[in-house]
Amino acid sequence: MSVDETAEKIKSMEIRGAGRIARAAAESLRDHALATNAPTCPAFKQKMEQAADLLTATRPTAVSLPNAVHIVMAGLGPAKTVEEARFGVVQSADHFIQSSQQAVEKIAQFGARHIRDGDTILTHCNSEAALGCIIEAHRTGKEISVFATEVRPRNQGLITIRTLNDAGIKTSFIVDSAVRSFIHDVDLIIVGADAVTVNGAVVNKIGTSQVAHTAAEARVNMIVAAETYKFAPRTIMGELIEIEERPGSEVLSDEIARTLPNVTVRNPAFDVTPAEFVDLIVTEAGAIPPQMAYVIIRDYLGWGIEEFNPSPVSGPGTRC
Ligand code: RI2
Repeated sequence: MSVDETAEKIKSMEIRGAGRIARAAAESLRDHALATNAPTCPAFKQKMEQAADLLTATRPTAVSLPNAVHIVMAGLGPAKTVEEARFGVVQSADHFIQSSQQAVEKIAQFGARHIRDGDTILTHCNSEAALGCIIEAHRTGKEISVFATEVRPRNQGLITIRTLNDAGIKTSFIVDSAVRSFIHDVDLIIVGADAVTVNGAVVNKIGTSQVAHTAAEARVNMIVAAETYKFAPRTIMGELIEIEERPGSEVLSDEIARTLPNVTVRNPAFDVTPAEFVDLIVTEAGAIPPQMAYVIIRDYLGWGIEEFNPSPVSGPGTRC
């Protein structure tokens, strides 16, 4: 798939989910490197950077996207020829895709250990990392059931209930506003993440913070399943996560909106759950309290800090 096509599919959410977006971007950069010809190494690098910028600009919140692009582009390394640079990108993209898939599998194993036999779990939106934990618990013989929310306005809950149904897991499908009505039937909340900031706040699908508040009030634990590449390095330097606001037409048809000139539809796609509402973040490197987010950023994504003082001759992706 071309970079333009991938970018369009990410924007329109045909490709969605923070992990899938990251792998799609890596795949697209790899294909672009294989298809791109340039007379010189700097010219090749420039074409790759244009593609990287286009992909990164598609959705602003899921930090897995710029992280994946950064990791893949680091494959350009100190290459002296176009062939070397191409090989570097292909290698780092393949490595990222493979390790992302392995991360989701590991998270499933670690997360499943937090689910007890007989538990009822509530999940919000459609997260492959969160669902992986639930399905793994079921696979290992635990008798569990799930509450899955609808997830207005894009209805990602429909994807979730299909997956749970196919896995043979008993599931109750509820509207987003019914979470509080059922919270006392729930033993554990498991959700995914689009970004985790240095102070352990979790950015995830709109409504997650309401679920978290409700869970805290009812003393129900909440765990977040998130690969290390969903942690946001630049938040160390004070950069804020941008919350994507999508078109109002996703919530209210243009036809109806036209009849309501005094009404503006607001449609933020994500919200922020503070660290104190999250009991654990399960990563492929193990489960951590959210307050340890800094350690993940430092140990797995340490390059974020350098980027604020980029050196012209060093640092990933800066040489060719
Ligand atoms: P995985 C999704 O965003 C949801 O917010 C979900 O919780 C998160 O990405 C993580 O998903 P969207 O693309 O990477 O639906 O765990 O806006 O699949």
